Amino acid sequence: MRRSLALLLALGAALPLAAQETPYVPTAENLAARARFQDAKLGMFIHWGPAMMLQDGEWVMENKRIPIAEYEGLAPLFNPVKFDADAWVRFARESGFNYITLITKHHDGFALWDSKVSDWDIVDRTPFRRDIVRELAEACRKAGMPLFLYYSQLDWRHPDYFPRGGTGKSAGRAEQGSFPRYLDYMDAQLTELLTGYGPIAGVWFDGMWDKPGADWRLRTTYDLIHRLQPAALVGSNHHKAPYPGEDYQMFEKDLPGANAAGFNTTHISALPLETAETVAESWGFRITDQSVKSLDRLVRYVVGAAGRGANFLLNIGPRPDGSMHPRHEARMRELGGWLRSHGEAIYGTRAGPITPRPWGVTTAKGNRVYVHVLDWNDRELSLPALPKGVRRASLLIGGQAVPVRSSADGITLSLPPRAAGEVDQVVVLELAP
Ligand code: FHN
Repeated sequence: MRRSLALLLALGAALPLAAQETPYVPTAENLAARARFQDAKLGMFIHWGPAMMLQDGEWVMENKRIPIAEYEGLAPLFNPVKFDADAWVRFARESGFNYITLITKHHDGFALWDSKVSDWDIVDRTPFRRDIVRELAEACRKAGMPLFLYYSQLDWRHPDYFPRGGTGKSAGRAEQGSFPRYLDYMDAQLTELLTGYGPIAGVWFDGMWDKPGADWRLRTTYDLIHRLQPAALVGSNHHKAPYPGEDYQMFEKDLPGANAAGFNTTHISALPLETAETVAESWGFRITDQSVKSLDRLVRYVVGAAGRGANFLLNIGPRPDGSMHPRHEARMRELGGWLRSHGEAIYGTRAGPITPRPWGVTTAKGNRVYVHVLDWNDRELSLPALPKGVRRASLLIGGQAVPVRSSADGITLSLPPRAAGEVDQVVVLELAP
């Protein structure tokens, strides 16, 4: 028995780390960071880079089949003189967001920091020559705003991103390359980001879906991140159930459990959750995208996410000069206004004791349950029994008492008439200690 254990250990030591399938045990710092992340609830996602010069979204290189040689011509024109990291952070804070997730490298491979393992970056290729990641990290540090870094594993420009996946086939690259070498490059870039820019709240991976069958050496990369910054959370938008080494699960354009977008998994893990959506239609700025989501829709998204225990990551795509489109900025600020009055029922909460229902959701914090009534026209709302008795029920806005009747099946609230235009009528239930 003892001999076979020794043999197993010796074998394990000989295997590369990624192949050992060691269980992932998050550190205490990591677990504390997960709780802070869940408390934060609202994040601002920022898609930006030289692709915005064409004002046609972040996929323009692929969608317009622009070869690398031509696409590289964008960088010398990228001079975002209105970029102001402090102003971005202030805007996020004033709009109710408690963390920022910045694109550091999207699928076009361009680095928004001064990468030493590539010159395809903001400092080496643009007249701007300023390290965007550094300036934003510094502004976030000053403001106490956690910063997550988006990193695209998919790369339309790197020669070693080979064999190709589903995209990036019209970039004009030679049909050869070494994927392990590409992964080394990726790990080197991540090392730069996690060692040169102060505390990073987490890494938001995207693009693995381009080559779902490839060996992405995930554990090697995830272990590297956890070693460099144990509190940094790792998440990946691979649209699958989380892999070992990930600290949170993310969804895109869908609430957890739904799959209207057509690519989300309906599996919901026990990890902290986040769902991302755009304030306009596109992630990166697109001049023909004149849409902006209504406040009603955004509020429902925030509330629906919180009621499922998930954070809401709302994207804005700044314009090529670094300024926000006024229509997008105004809507984000309106959401901030709603959060100033309703934030108590969102920030710091977890999913409430009643699972999502056709009328709405519940969130909970301490001995309070927040009943978010979104779609209910009757005065009487019956709820299943709660874990403890209700001591007091009142409206979050205005504090008016809400009569409660108990029965064998649960409780019934007599809702006061809704205020005109009120999207989310919140009843606060104080439970017995
Ligand atoms: O292809 C990207 C897309 O450009 C954007 O970054 C979104 C954000 O969730 N993720 C990918 C699509 O799944």
